[in-house]
Amino acid sequence: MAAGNANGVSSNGTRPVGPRCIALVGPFQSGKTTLLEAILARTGAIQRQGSVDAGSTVGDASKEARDHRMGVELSVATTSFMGDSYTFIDCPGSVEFIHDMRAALPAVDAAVVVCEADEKKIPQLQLVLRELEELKIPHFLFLNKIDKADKRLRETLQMLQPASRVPLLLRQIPIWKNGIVTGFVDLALERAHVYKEYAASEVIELTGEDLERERTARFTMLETLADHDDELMEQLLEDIPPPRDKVFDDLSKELRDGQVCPVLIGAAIRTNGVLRLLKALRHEAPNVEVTAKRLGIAARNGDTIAYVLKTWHTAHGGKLSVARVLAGQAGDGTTFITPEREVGRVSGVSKLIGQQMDKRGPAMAGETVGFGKLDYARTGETLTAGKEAHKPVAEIKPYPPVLAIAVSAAERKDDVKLGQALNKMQEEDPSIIVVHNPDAHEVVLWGQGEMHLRVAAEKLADRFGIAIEKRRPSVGYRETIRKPIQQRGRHKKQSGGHGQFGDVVLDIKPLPRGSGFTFAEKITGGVVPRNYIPSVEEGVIDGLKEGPLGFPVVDISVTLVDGSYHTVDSSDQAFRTAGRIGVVEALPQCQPVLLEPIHMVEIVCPTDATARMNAILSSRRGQILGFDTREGWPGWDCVRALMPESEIGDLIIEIRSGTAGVGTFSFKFDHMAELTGRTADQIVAARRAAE
Ligand SMILES: Nc1nc2c(ncn2[C@@H]2O[C@H](COP(=O)(O)OP(=O)(O)OP(=O)(O)O)[C@@H](O)[C@H]2O)c(=O)[nH]1
Ligand SMILES: [Mg+2]
Repeated sequence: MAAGNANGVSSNGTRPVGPRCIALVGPFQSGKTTLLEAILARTGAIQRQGSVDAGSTVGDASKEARDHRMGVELSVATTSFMGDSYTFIDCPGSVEFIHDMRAALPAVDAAVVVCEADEKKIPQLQLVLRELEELKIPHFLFLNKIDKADKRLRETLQMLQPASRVPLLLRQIPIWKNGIVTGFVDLALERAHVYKEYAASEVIELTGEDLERERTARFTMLETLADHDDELMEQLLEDIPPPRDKVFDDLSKELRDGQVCPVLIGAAIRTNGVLRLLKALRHEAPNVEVTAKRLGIAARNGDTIAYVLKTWHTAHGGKLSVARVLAGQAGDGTTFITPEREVGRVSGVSKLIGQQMDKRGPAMAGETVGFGKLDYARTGETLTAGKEAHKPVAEIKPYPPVLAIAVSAAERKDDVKLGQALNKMQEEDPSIIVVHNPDAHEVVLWGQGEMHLRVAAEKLADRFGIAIEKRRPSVGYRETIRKPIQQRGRHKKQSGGHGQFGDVVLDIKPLPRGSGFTFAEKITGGVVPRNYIPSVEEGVIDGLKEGPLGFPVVDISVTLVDGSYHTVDSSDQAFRTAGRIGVVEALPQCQPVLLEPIHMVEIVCPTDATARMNAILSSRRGQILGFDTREGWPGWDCVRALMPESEIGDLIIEIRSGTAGVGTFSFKFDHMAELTGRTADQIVAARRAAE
């Protein structure tokens, strides 16, 4: 660790020092994992730069990520560059796996948003930038795949700008030769570089037209910086060239304060532009002291504070909590607490390079490491080693789930193992939600989309060795009655010695929607002895578990009004059976009707997709209630509708395909509604067929 003074800046006072933690984020497939690979190769952490296509990268190394050639969870890799340690968090780009990124972000010093000059990915870029803006994380934009660039950078920037709330500040411009970008000019350093494949670029002299372009672009950059610096503004107005140090100071300050988003260019796959990016991080990314301040950390002297940004259950080493130490230090034997509980004693500290774990000594403030055996620590928690637990520095809740599958172990013997595996999987990925549905005897996995659930099922098989069966989760249909009736229920058996006798008369009536079930009795003269009445109620409940249509019966009142008993043969069991018989015989005569759950659905989408969303809702029996602009999201709408649960099942798939992947929805149970006609008949027939 380089020595710094009390403010955590280098001895000449110009740049922050100490270990950094940097997130690589950005839209799907923009090249984050490739960039991490290039960084690791460039800094000597790995011998050879692997590639995503060859399945040889440090990031995205799990079986599932390799199989699908995409990030399905974050990867962590620590390297060192010019004497400082850097931990990079390579986040998946798919919106279905966004929770890993969201949970990791609070503890990073800065983020590099890897993006491409692709119009289709702008909505996703906006989502990512929004998260960073909300959390006030300083961020650079790395415009990747510059080797494929076919339009002028100024146009690309104009296209990308609406995704960002703050000005995109062009720090570099490309040098073109025969329609290909062959190098770049750094506008702050005023130096031109020609790319060399997999090697440091070469500095060249700028002349002619290139020099002109550099001057104009640099002036634009300085003008943007001057918006927040009056002195610089005066220098520009008076044509005084600002000192280079001042420009760099402004760049870091405005980055840190979230006033600009500097843009660098490159091609990760060829290691182009990577060294400049690293240098920008070294000089401008804040360090842990600034980050701790942003998070409102008030560590008492000697206390250690750490934030858990990921949890894994490793095959051999048990539970691993990847954490950033934000204050103090922690090593083997450090006991951590949260405001709720003691989470365990650290057993083993590791430096992580993807899936490789190297044992190391205690971790200092700023370092990001794996802590072993913190059995009760969870992702997103703030840990304290000290007398009193620090308050959580962030609380990141997963987005509401949007798609579900029911799972069961293919073999009965795996039932217990499945339960344990699901617990571990939820710890690794809190955006998987496991719901037990006792009505349908189902275990339902809720997640963020098709791929998310598919990967979850693959993990159960690959990592936990459990073969599972998947089904569509059942819809919460119910049934009720429309007509009252009075019905006798009689149970009489004379087999050999002791007989069985129970006899009841039940008054059965429909109740208003949402009332559930009520039971009452109006027995006079002891025609049904008091002690048997609770058994009658139990029998009635048995009879309502599955009505004539095949579903639980609700919104019904049953009153015991009459009956008879036998001094020897009557029993609790006999009256329970009589109660059930009464209900079962009554219901088919009461005009049973199917009830389906209706939910309040709220779709959020970019405004240009609103009309499409309305069409989707209508085609799925949705009753549209209206739409509004989405609060705090210019350019977005929020559409509300009432919609049957059965139509919500795969709604997300249509919403995503109509919104370039960024639209989403949430839903909440609203009411049960009668369903008749063909649809109802089909549901009842399907239910019968399933039995
Ligand atoms: N032409 C070109 N292709 C690149 C460059 N960087 C990455 N790619 C390709 O883009 C594709 C996606 O690269 P990844 O590194 O997996 O992208 P990612 O952002 O990590 O993807 P997710 O984690 O799934 O979001 C791969 O086929 C890469 O080879 C680049 O600089 N130029
Ligand atoms: Mg990736």
